[in-house]
Amino acid sequence: MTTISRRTLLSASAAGAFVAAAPRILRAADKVTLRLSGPMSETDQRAVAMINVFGPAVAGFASFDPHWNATLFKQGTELASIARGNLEMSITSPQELAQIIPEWSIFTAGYLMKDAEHQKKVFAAPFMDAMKKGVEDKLGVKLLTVMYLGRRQVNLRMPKAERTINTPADMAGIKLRMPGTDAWMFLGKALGANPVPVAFTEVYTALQTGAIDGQDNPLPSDKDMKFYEVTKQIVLTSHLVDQNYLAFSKKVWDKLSPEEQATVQKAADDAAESARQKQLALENDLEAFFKQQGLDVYTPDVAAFRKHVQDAYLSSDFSKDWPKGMVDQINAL
Ligand code: KDO
Repeated sequence: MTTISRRTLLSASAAGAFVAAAPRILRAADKVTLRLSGPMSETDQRAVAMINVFGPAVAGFASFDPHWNATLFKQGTELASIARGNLEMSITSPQELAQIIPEWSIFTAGYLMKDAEHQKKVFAAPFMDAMKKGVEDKLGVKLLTVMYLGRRQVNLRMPKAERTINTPADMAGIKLRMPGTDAWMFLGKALGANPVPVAFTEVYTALQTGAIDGQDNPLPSDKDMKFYEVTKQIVLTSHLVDQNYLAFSKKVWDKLSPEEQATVQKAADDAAESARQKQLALENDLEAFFKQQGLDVYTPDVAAFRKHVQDAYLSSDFSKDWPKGMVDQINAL
């Protein structure tokens, strides 16, 4: 045991005290600064709603400061940044939450959630209270509202004539890009493919160079990121009705007045609803658009995909983390 001089001990404890001090809440001209970091572009409907609905609604006491295309923090590092006090907001996902709190992987299971309305009912259900509290207690993040990302579809570089996808067996050997978390990689495997982790902002280039054979995202994302320029077919598996959550620093939330908190909550719900309606409209219109762009857009044997994916999840280690009976509660809504 080396003896530690009094001086060293004092400086170490001073340093410790400095690190432990909660980082100052950023306030520019007595307004709290709300930095949001996301991997989506500024023309993605969720971004548009945050800029046009959320920002103006909280402008009386907060300055909304969004950073798109993962320019402030890399995709998947936002929650940790909020926990550390380096970021105030993000648009997170069950997959990212599941990396830290395993029970959230229930919402990464393919073919569980039914549609946008189901997402709203589930998020508001009493059985979600304990899960939301877990995120607040463990991460210092408050999940304000659920955002509709859309039904995820398989999108491939090769034309249908070269590789027609009807069942998961037809996906064998396909290098399918998935976001780089365990739950996403598992979903790629459950679809029958070889999952390859690539960040959202790198997917276009990976498709263009042939580093991957395809990716899976909802139609609005395929349009917004111009993936249709470097792919030839969209297989309407609808394997995950995907959802995000508007994440908000609990430390900042606790410093707001009750009126400010109510304004933030309403602004979040209004922005989410605005984006949801735009995404749903886009999903209806984009099949025709992609066909006009020369892509094959067709429906596979969805029942075969559903069975293969659900069997994979139910026999997986993931399902051991799911709160008892929650699948039935979700299905009952
Ligand atoms: C993606 O990286 O494919 C994904 O769709 C995963 C989602 O969970 C979400 O992170 C989304 O990217 C971003 O919000 C960008 O749309």
